[in-house]
Amino acid sequence: MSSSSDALLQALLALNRVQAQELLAQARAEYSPLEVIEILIRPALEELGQLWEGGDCALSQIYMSGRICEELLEELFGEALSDDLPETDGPPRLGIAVLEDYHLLGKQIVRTVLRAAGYRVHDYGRQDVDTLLEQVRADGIEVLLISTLMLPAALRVRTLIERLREVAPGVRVVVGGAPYRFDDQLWREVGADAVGLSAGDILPILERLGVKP
Ligand code: B12
Repeated sequence: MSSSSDALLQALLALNRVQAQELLAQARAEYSPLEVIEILIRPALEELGQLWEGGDCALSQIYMSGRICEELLEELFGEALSDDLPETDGPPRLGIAVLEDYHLLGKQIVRTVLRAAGYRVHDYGRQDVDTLLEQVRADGIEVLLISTLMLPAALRVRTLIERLREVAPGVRVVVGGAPYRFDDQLWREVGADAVGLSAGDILPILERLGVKP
């Protein structure tokens, strides 16, 4: 863990939003928004998860840290993160969702990267398998991006993909989120077409799949 992400971790544990904001501003002088996430925000949150697992911090600290980081993301990306951006029609049809999970930050970042690169993307928010299948089929989605942070949700992707192959065989699925980073074969095991270990990975993946903005 770098000293800057450790400083952010300390600010988050102390629920010191002002200090967290200052650290972010310092990092922005040197790095791009995506680099700030990878160097500062994600490592600090992952370490926080370790502390929680070891019984060394309270769930309220994780909860508040998540809220503070959501606000920091808004500062990093501004209105690109907004849910209110108009979506225009026309290919390519990308969909993004969090499956049966309340960890939304990763999805928000991936969606922002896509929009900044000029892709149109339907954001389905948090969904269960049945509802997501229904919507993907109805909207004619061609590439579905799934974000999960809980291992059970990451495993449920297998069910989603099996059923998707039956009702909409042409849809390609890209997965991402912590469980896929911990186990580098998990994406193959659930039957996905590709995995992204960080938000920035999505652009080369789409290029490989031949999907242009
Ligand atoms: C913040 C947090 C929360 C917040 C979430 C706030 C929010 N708005 O998202 C709150 C407080 C709600 C929460 C709740 C819980 N949490 Co929590 N949480 C975390 C924590 C600390 C950080 C997660 C995070 O936001 N990371 C930062 C984001 C930016 O990273 P990311 O999601 O990985 O995304 C990046 C990449 O993976 C990638 N990416 C992500 N998705 C995708 C998709 C595609 C297509 C691509 C290309 C890339 C990509 O891009 C992103 C940027 O690079 C993690 C610790 C950890 N190790 O991750 C635990 C963690 C995920 N939580 C955990 C648990 C257990 C819970 C709870 C069950 C706790 C409880 N007992 O109540 C609940 C249940 C929630 C549920 N049912 O979904 C466990 C999961 C264990 C497991 N393996 O299943 C973890 C790992 C903590 C731990 N070590 O135990 N949590």
